[in-house]
Amino acid sequence: MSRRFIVAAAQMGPIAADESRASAVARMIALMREAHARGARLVVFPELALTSFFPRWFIEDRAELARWFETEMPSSDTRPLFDEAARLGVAFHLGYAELTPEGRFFNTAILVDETGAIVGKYRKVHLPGHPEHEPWRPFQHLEKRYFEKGDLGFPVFDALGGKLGMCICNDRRWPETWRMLGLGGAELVVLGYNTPLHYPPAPEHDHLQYFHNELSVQAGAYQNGLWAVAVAKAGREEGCDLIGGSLIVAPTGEILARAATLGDEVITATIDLDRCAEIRRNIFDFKQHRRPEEYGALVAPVS
Ligand code: CDV
Repeated sequence: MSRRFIVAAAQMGPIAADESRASAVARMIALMREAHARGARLVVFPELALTSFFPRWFIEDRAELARWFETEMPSSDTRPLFDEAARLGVAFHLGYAELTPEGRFFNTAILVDETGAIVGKYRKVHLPGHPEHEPWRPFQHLEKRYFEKGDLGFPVFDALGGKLGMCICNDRRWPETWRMLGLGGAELVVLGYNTPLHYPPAPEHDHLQYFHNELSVQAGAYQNGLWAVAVAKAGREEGCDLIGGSLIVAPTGEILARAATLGDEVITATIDLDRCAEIRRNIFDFKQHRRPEEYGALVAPVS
């Protein structure tokens, strides 16, 4: 199987609180068809791509909260996306809120291969925000209340002739995420995000939101010699502005494609997994140059 292929970032515009999953899936199918028409073998969708970004609301009632979660994947609502992927022979990555049969809540992403089979799962480790209702904020960010920390580590999967890893939104800001995936051998990391333009605890950084997004993804790709596809849910969603700027980054850290709108938009780039060696056999040859004996503080408990 060729290790040179086209990937697509399928950015999504806002999803209203009352927009059905069937409607979101129909939008995704349209994006997938466009990506396929452009030759893509992999389509990457955003974090929590089936609904509005509900952690912005304080929800006390468990049943009301559970409404935002998926109890099966695929479900009757999401099955058409899997069927279309199999029909087109396209793999995809999808973020969604997962409620397990044991009653556990996770912010989850899956990798689905070109036959429509789920071949990988990741649960978000770095959950941002706060656990209690903070009425002073213009909108909440209650991921710490609604989700458990992911319990799957940072797995890497065999797919598309290479090694694929996943992370989710806030994970991309943490070098540890990328290094774990890099050490696991990932050659391509895919991720989705919902990043508000306004960060209530530090509004003085609002103008840097796009810069910090690119900085994090470019650094993660370069410092581990891997490809990265980062995909936004963007635009004004229920009164909250989310950044766009979905991007595809080479192992050199260069941006090869960047979304230009805040709506549903496909961007593509040709990637060659063999190009990871340009970085991994040179400046970031882990075997030759890493010094883990000096990195003890990285794994010491948080104090
Ligand atoms: N969904 C997220 O994880 N959003 C965070 C915001 C809250 C900072 C992010 O890192 O983009």
